[in-house]
Amino acid sequence: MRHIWRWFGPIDKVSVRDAAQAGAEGIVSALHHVPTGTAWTFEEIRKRQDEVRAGGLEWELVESIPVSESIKTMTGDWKAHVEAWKESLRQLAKAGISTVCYNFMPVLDWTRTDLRWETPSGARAMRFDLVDFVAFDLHVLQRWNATQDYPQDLVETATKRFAEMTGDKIAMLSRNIGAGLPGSADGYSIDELRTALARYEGIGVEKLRNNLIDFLSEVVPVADELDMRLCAHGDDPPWPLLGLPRILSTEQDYVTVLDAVDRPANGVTFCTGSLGVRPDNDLPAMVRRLAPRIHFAHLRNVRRETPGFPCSFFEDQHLDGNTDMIAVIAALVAEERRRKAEGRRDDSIFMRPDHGQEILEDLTRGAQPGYPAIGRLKGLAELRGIEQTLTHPAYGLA
Ligand code: DNO
Repeated sequence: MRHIWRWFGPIDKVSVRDAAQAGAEGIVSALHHVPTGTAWTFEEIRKRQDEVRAGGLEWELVESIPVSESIKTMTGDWKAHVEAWKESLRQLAKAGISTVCYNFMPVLDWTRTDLRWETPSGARAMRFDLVDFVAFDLHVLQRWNATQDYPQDLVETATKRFAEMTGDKIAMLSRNIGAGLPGSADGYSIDELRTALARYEGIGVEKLRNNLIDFLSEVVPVADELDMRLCAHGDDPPWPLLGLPRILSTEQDYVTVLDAVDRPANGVTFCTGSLGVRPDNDLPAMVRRLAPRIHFAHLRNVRRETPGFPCSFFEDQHLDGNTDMIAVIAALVAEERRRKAEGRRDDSIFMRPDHGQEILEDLTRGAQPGYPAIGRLKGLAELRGIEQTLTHPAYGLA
């Protein structure tokens, strides 16, 4: 695999040089300062390339060009935004970057309730507490008819929890959920969040899926022409949130969208940490079946704390948690071999150690939540060890 590392640009407290020392071979980044819906210019892309090069690596993959709410709802300026998206692809191609990750989650990108939850060792992990989340939905956001989305006992538990919450806790929850996590395109105050949700009235799963397919019918041919690859990140967590539809939570979801625009440029960001929260997603089997279209892998592990889904979970160490990481990597390595035999140029699949717990000096560095230096270094080291073992000529997979 090609081991790359997410870098948020000059504001990132973990430098490109740190990434190189951690063993990363390249960088995945985005122009987070460019407003959603606006085309990326060649100059801005070059500037970021130079910033990455100054640290000794290359910018190899984009995560993400944000997809605007107008595109997702097909309202307002959506046509202009699609044109801007295509233009960004053209400028990236000119700069030699050919793989682009994106997501189609309405309103909220990834969502957690705790950004620095203390584990027994004193490490800090990201966590999603279902009861806190429901308490936020019912009592902070006060979403119309929200109680209908949850079983009665959960409503009661969440109501009790809310009654015991301090003002600080409520403010923190609102920030974590509404204001967005690193890499999210937009953040919202509570009022803005209500307005953003209102845009989705009348948009259910089918409509949103059709909007994604229409979007892909526009951008995939452009990517094809430019010899680029697009890869859709799954829903995190993989179920509907705040009454919003989610359409990339399961294998079938992906298959529907991949088949609808059946081109290699229409691909997958296989995020084990997102998809792995659902007990009904068999990740190694999903990798095997979606393999030819996987252009990027996010490798991280989660541990479910409650049965079924939706559920509470936290981000465990890369080799712990509910996902069989060795089986996932074995499936990715098998796909690389298949590609090599087929003569595909992309026979090395991009992967990044996704997230990491904050450990040791991470605890005082104050990097982006989920993106510490040492926690990710540890993850990468473990993942590389597995890959090297599995590909060893004498001891690896036959
Ligand atoms: C979280 C990330 C996501 C991801 C986007 C892709 O850590 O995996 O924010 O970058 O969903 O568009």
